Amino acid sequence: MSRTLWHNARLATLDGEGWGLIEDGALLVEGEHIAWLGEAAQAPRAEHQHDCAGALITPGLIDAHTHLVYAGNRSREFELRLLGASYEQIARGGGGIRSTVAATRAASEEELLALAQARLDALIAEGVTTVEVKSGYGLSLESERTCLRVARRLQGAQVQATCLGAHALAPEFVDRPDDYIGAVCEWLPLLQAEGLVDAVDAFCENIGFTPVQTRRVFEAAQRLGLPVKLHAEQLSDQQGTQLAASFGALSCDHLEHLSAEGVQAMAASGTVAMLLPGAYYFLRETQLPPIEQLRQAGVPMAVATDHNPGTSPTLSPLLMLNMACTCFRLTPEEALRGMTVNAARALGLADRGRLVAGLRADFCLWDAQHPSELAYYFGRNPLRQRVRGGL
Ligand code: DI6
Ligand code: FE
Repeated sequence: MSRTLWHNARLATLDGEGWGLIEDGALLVEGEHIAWLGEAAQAPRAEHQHDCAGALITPGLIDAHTHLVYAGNRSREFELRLLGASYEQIARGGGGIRSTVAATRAASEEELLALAQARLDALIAEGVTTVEVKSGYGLSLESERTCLRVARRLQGAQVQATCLGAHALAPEFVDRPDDYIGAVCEWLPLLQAEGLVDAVDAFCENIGFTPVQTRRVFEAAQRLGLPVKLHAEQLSDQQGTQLAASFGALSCDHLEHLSAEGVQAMAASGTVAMLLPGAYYFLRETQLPPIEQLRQAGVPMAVATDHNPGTSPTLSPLLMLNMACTCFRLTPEEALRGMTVNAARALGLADRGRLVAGLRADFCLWDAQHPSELAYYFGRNPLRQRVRGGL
């Protein structure tokens, strides 16, 4: 197996407490994995050398919550919101998610793939090596299958596919949400049998699904051995977090209206708090997630783009690091952990997220002196090179 020594670099390993900085560092890659890392003076011999010219090396970024597969956009809805309509009002009026569902159903698989690939390419250009991609704009078996297949066909990053059939009520099921949930529960084994599903998500909200309906989706996932996660307490406190925690959820996401009980439930179940500053910002939300309580309770916090056409049309993970700090007051270290170590945990992937011997060689070379600069700048992309699986 070929061995390459990446030297003349500063490493931010994010292993253990703090940044895990190694000043004059080097990293040995063997095949797809990190074989060794440490001070350059101690580096083992390798047949290939790569001079990093003083770059900062961090783990590759992991965007653990995105809705990349859809057609159309909602710029008109953005305008309506600025003129005074609320996100909920637009959703109840048949706009919102439902309008993206109509555009997505009208698009071909190849069109959806081209759109999603272009979005993923933008994430990759800022250092993303692993991404989670949700369905949820199809809302029929055929269309959800197409969206998940598109997720599987994306190139350039490892993709974890999540079935979010319970995102909104499909137009065929108006006034019959329980029947729709029954349908979603029947789709799951079919989609899983086709190898299209890594996890199951739902939107538990007064404009989404109730905790009772969400539970049915989780029970269906559990029967299939699929991990669950939840869009929880984004617009109101539905206590979806406690429900998700009782199913050992990988993550609960958004959490602006999370209660103290919800925080404790997450701490007990080891569920990751997925913070989505893009949606907070774009909805001009003022209710902050209870960051200090999460921190005190030791709940791991992750940060993601939540890229979607309605509430977070951003394609900049670096901007999300900055907003996690400015909007949510995470420290730059917490923000970067949120898109590396804790994002890996939120996806149940133990083989990445830090620079440690034995883990995957997914890392980024940045034009930066110190890792805090990744959260400090906004609108600047200091990525020099991205390495995925050693290449
Ligand atoms: N919460 C969100 O912020 C996105 N989905 C969800 O459940 C928004 C999706 C959209 O408006 O298209
Ligand atoms: Fe989302």
